Parts: sequence; C-alpha cells; structure tokens
Amino acid sequence: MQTVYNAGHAQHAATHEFFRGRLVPAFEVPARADYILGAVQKAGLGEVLVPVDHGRAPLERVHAARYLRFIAGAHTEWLATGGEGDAFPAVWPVRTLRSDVEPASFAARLGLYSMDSGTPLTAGSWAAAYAGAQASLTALDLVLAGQRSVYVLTRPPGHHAGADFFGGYCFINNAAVAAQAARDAGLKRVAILDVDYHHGNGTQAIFYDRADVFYASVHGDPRTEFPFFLGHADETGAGEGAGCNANFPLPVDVANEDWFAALEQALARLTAYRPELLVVSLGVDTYGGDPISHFKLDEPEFRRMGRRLAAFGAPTLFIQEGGYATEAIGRNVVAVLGGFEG
Ligand code: SP5
Ligand code: ZN
Repeated sequence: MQTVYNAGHAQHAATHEFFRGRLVPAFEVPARADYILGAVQKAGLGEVLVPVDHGRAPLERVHAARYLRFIAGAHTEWLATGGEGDAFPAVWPVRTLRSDVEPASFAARLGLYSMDSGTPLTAGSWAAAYAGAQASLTALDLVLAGQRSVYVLTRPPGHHAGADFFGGYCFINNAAVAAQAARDAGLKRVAILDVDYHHGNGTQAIFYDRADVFYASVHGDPRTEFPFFLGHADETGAGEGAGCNANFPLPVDVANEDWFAALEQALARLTAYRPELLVVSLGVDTYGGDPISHFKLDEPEFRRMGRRLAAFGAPTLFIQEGGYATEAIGRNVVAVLGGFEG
C-alpha cells in the first residue's frame, strides 16, 4: 500500500494544551507522525509519496471561505493583538448569542471559529493542516486511478473540524475534503467509516443532510467522552440525508468483541449503501495504552480490523486521525494497514 506523507506536519507543534484550567503537555505532537513513518518504512508497507498541491478550492468545497481565511492568518493576528506563543480561544457564541455577525475583535473571532480550548493554534497550524488536505487529495487521485488502497500519513487530524470551526486538535477535515473531492470527480456514493475513539462531529455535521456521503462511526459514548455534544445513536441524518448517518456509541469499558460487533453493524449499513469509495478515518486511540481514551484494542485487534475492512471490498482511502500512545502508534497503524494488505 502506498503512503502519502505530509512532511509539513511538524510545522504544527504545540508544547502544551489547555485542560481543566491548566496548560498540560500536548498529546497531539509531531513525534506521532515520526513514529508512524518509521513503522511504515520498517514494515516495507510500500512507496512513500509526497503530496501534490491541489490549491484551496477543494477545501472550500467543505469549509467556509471566511473560516479558511481566518485560520490562514489567525496566528499572525494573535501575535499582532498582543498574544504570545500558541493561541487559545476563551469566549464562544453559545445559545442565545449571535454567530451570524463576524466580530471585529480577534479574540471573538477565535471563539466564533472554534469549539474548544484544548486545540492550540500554532504559528504553523495552517501550513501543516493545508498540506494534510493536499496529501488526502493526492491519495484520492491514486485510488481513483486504480489503487486498491492508499494511506494518508498526516497530522493534525481532521474529523472534529466542522465547516467553520476548529477543535479536538483538528483544523481541516481531511476525510470530508477527500469525500467531497471524490463526489466532484464523479463518484455517486461515498462512505466514511470513522473508527477513531472519538466521534467525528465535524464530518457528521458536514454531510448530515446529504444522501451522497454516508457517515458511520464507532466511538466512545459522548455522554462521557469528547466531543460530548454529538455522536448519539439517534442522529440518523436529516432531510435528503435521512438514514445516511449511523452512530455506534460504546461504553468506555466495552469488551473488544463488542467493539467488533459494533463495527459489524456499521459495515452492514455501509454494505447496504453500496459506496464506490470507502474513506476510513483511522484513529488508533482505541488502543488499550492510549493516554486519553479507554478502549482496549491492541495489535491483534488492529490487524483484525484491517482484515475486516479489506473484506468490505471497496477502494479504500485511510486517513490518519487520533492515537496518542506515541511510541505504539506506528505499530498499531501498521497492524491495520498490514491486516488490510493480507
Ligand atoms: C482527533 C482526536 O482524537 N481528538 C481528540 C481530542 C480530545 N480532546 C480532549 C482531550 C482531553 C485530554 N484529557 C487528558 C486526560 C489525562 N488523564
Ligand atoms: Zn480521537
């Protein structure tokens, strides 16, 4: 399997994130991608390719242009308005407050375009996230040209980012950009399967009222797990998209067999949908040793996951999402991809 590697990932490098009123060491760090690249190379998974620049237009197909302009210049504005180091939002337009009028204040816009204070916006966040979207588009081209599967090795991750907000360590929704580009290339039905520990609230929201992209996710129950405010089983799509969204929230102490039973249910829905492309939001924070998550998958389960996804039988685009047990993440990702390869 070919890998498209976003070598620009390290431009997004936060030392700390905000948690419970304190700055704690960041979990989403450049070493994550370095470990994965090392494991991909050591395993001899296949060629490692560089992204081809497709420009900003494919990003604007899922993200608001004003949001992208904001993110592109946000850190410069943060510094110009007296900020130091990484930028963190502190005020949000919640219920009864207006989000339709863009404020002039930078602090207010930082809140308008974000969902949490746990996502450091660094000097290089835009450059790294932009390059990750380009890696995703490059990998999609390879799949459309006939590759059975391609892996996108990138960070920051994407599935929490909505059409006009960042959060959950995510800025550009790579899976959504790729799925939309596949539609724009002529594919009729695209499935996104999200196996990250966290519900991909951004991806779900982007496609919620559409029937041309089906979103299915297996994740920690949002009653106790991030992102808390989306990912329940009763979210099944709206309007033309009714029936094209499927969530499988699981308790934090779920047995591995029950995780696979939920995966089976998700795949049954996607089989009935008959997609021409499967985009996998591949988070490996379902690993038993993950420092911020609670599932108990390990290398044999990741290998089994890969085998099962191969049996699904669709052209498959794997896009890296979460996974924070830094030294194990390479092994776990390669187990999925190696399992897929058979
Ligand atoms: C892409 C992805 O996996 N995003 C996850 C974002 C989770 N953000 C909340 C992190 C909370 C960190 N909790 C630290 C607990 C340490 N015991
Ligand atoms: Zn996650």
